[in-house]
Amino acid sequence: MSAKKTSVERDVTINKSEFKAAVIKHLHCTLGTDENKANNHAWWKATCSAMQEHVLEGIRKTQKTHYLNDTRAVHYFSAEFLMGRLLSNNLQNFGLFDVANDALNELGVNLSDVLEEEPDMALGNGGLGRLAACFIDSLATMELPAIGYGIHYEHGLFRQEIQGGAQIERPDSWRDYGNPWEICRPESIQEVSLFGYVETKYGENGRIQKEWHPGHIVKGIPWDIPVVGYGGKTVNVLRLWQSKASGYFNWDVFNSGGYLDAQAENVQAETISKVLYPNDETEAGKELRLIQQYFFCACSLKDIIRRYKRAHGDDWSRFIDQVVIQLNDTHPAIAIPELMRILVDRAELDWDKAWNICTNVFAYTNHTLLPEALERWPARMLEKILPRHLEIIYEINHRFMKEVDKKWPGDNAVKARLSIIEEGNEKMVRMGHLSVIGSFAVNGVAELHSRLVKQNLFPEFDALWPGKLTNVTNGITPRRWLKACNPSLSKLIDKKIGDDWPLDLNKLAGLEKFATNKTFQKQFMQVKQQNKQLLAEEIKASLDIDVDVNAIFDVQIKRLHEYKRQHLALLHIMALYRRLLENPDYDMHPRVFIFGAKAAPGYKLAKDIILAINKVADKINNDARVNQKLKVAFLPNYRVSLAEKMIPAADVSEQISTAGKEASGTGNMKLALNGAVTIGTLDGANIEIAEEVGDDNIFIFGLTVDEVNELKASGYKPYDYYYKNPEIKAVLDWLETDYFTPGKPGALSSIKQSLLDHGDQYLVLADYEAYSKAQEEVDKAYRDKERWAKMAIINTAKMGKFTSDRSIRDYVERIWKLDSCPVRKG
Ligand code: HBZ
Repeated sequence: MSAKKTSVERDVTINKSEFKAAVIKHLHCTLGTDENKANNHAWWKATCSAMQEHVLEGIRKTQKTHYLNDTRAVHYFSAEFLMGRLLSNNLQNFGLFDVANDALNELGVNLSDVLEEEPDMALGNGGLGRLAACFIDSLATMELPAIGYGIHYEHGLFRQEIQGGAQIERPDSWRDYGNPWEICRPESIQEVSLFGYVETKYGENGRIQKEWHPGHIVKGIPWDIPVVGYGGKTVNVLRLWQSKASGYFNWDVFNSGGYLDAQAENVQAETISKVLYPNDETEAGKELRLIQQYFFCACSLKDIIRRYKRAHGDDWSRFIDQVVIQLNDTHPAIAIPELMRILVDRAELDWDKAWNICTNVFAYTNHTLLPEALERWPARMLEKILPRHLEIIYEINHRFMKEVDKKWPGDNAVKARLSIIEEGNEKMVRMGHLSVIGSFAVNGVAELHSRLVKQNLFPEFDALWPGKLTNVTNGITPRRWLKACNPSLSKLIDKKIGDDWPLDLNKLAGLEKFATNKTFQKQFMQVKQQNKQLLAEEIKASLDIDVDVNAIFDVQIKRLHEYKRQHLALLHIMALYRRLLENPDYDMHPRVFIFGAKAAPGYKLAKDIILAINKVADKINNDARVNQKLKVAFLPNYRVSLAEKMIPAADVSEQISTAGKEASGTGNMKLALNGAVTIGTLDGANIEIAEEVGDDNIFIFGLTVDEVNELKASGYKPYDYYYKNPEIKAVLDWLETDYFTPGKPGALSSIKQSLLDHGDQYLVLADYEAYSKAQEEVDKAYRDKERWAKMAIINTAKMGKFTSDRSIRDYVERIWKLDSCPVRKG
């Protein structure tokens, strides 16, 4: 056996020649090609198929074990799962990465090139979707019975091209040439109803019966994506629903001669899972989006109930012992009235019994405080698409209002604030309120955020149900975000402290004692340098920009949003440019500012900021007066697989949101884990990162939440900063000229306008000076090689808290109450 011995007990042992034979078998028998003809894409598919044999065996054993043990399981409902690539991850988690590498090598094939063939599975926008992916990795690793439920989008998040500096959206086609991982499960197809009307009937003993006569029925086809735990023992699944026209429903139209109409209906039904909405942090209120949400919730609930009934028949009494459903934000909140409908209308349970089941099954995670991101659906839209659900929501609200009246008798103002229904020109259904009322636990995603959820978003709910609102700080999987993406650093860590840290990230603390050890510092920074070299090659290939690996690599990667303040970084870059032009000897260590960001297609200012970054980059990179010291690279099409290349190469991590706006952030954790030092505000999980690494190992700047509130309350005047600080004035005025956009003055002026005329909602100008000073501190610290190496090492050493295993442990112990269920051979 050439499978290396590690401290992680593994289930699959296969040696190099067996692996080779399996890959060749699949090249021949699955793909119908051979070693001489195969290109990298074929090698990729054959390698996936070789792995899939073990994966399927793992799924079978896991499901059998869970069934035999009749386990309680968590069902993670999320409209988004940002999985990225799976081959490298699955090889790592089965402990077969080195075996595969050697096997392919002997076949004259390079594993890294093969891995590059895999399209990202980008079924999510950003942090919320990636969090779901990290969580299901941890759940499988910790051998917990769990299933992810979501939507099988045909097109994931758009592919971003940059033309003339501007973002262009192109469709993402992740399964155009087939996806070797997904398993179709036609035996578990579900049907979902939409539209139509509700009939009220009077049953025996006077019981009012409601019957929904739907106008449309669509089919949900489940596709299972394997989720391989580290060690390869438990293999859970992510079940994604694809919509199809329900054949049964369309035959009538077809038979009556309406062949084309029948086809049109197919197209409509198939539209439901066609494309991921590319908006993060805004709600467009589109019908199709509500239908998407209901579609996957209804399919998933039916699936859960089918599985429950197989073991327990019609006895609902054990449902709450077996099932917990976590709602990833309010996108799946419609599952609450759907479960009520099933229990009351179908199972004929009385309301109170049904409500007791619901409120013991659901738990809800809030990911944002931004008002524009809080989901509200027009009552009229719900009435049209889901008429029975609207009735149920009114009934839930009616009973809830009585409870509110008991606590605050006669207080109509509090009722208006707490009601699920927002009255106004157009009646709206508040999905956040519905989620809090229908769940037994509600959590924010970092300490600060959870405090603000209690204090500002749902204060009366906290008073009504003390203890229901809580915190679970986010985390990231160290398997993908250190072990797999940064093999050089992982191996160095293995040598120093052993190789069991991927399962117990607190073990990284063992590195702290080497933080001042010269030899280790050198080794650590050498790894960083190698990773910077790799990224430099990527930048050269993608943008044709030469960057110096001795420069500071300053990285800001995240969705583009005003609150995340990429434009604060941009103003500072322009200021450095200006300082260098005014004084060629301006003393600064060479720096490369590296960005990755997608803007929502309809978010004009976000797109203007991308344009501005690219235009400023063009100018600086081609200006021989400054480009030895300053470079800017905007890498197009930021996605999980690109993050995996950027994060290991970062020296500085930019986490500069306006305090109180970034719920948590998770990129901050990934960068720090890989030895980047944060420059950041006291926002989201930055605060907890600062607590872990200590003030000497992070650059904190800017207004706190309280100061932000005070400044806004006292009347914030951005023009004051413009007139007071000549550098701010100069760079904002510069944006309006045609210096960066020759022949097109004003092409970038919307940014200046937003900061001055539109009130600078996110306090960019108020924080500018503090940011600029903090950047000078970064520069000074970096020049002291030993100091910097120590800071970088301590950042890696102190990230133990931010493993998603810890987040999952928090959920399991405090919310889900699950037991692990070890899967063993046989
Ligand atoms: O969720 C993010 C938060 O902004 C970030 O601070 C946090 O770390 C992360 C995980 O908790 N929120 C999102 O990523 N939100 C979305 O992507 C989103 C997607 C669709 C929507 C609304 C928001 O309709």
